[in-house]
Amino acid sequence: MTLQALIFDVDGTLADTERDGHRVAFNRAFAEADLEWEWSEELYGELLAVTGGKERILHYLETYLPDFRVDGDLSEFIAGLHKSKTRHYTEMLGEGVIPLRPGVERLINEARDAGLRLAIATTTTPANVEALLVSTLGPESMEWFEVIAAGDIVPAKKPAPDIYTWAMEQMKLEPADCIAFEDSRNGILSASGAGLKSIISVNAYTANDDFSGAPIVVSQWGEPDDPFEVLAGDASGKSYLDIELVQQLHH
Ligand code: XBP
Ligand code: MG
Repeated sequence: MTLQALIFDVDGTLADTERDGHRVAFNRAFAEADLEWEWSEELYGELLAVTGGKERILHYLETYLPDFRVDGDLSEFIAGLHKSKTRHYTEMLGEGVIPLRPGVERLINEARDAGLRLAIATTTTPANVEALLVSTLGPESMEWFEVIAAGDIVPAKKPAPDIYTWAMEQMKLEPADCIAFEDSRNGILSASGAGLKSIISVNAYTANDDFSGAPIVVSQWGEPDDPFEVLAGDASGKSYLDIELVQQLHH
């Protein structure tokens, strides 16, 4: 079977967005709403167990503030907070606060040159994906991804397989035609639930996650002058991820 498409996660995979991006934006939204909540780097690591910003706020309330009450509907309150969080987050990205991870731009360009199809499958809000792509790769990069599967487009977020399944349905591709790029346990569970192999690059929050089943786990995708560390699997002697290695790992 020939590899036809690459499907990318966004947060943690294309860019290290969680600690200095999403977390900060949540805290700004809380402050703006006069809430004295502050998600520290450590607490945020625990909260990442739940994907989706609205779902994460609800999980925080249920776990850490069980007595918290609002006048009116709780899910509307959370949706309002989350809207403000998205505004803060996209503003930060527009200021260029978060770069792509090493090797990401090169690999995407290699894939396009090789005629591979590209898609995104993420839990984050569509506006956040656009803000990241536009601020790092330029507005034209939105056209490079034929499907951007994001946010509430499927009700069950990662680790459920639905977002990957939805992306492949849109592209009329089978799991054997594609490979996923992920950074977290919830991500690999989602991809493997949809029948996909995942290439894993870890980050500080996910370095100790269980990635069993992944053909390779690396510290980053790497560049010719900035090699990756291979944490599991076989890189065939390579020091960074290129399309040839992706095709080998897909077999
Ligand atoms: C990403 C997420 C998202 C972001 C926040 O997970 O869990 O919730 O942290 O995004 P993955 P929103 O990389 O596995 O897709 O606040 O827009 O939901
Ligand atoms: Mg991720």
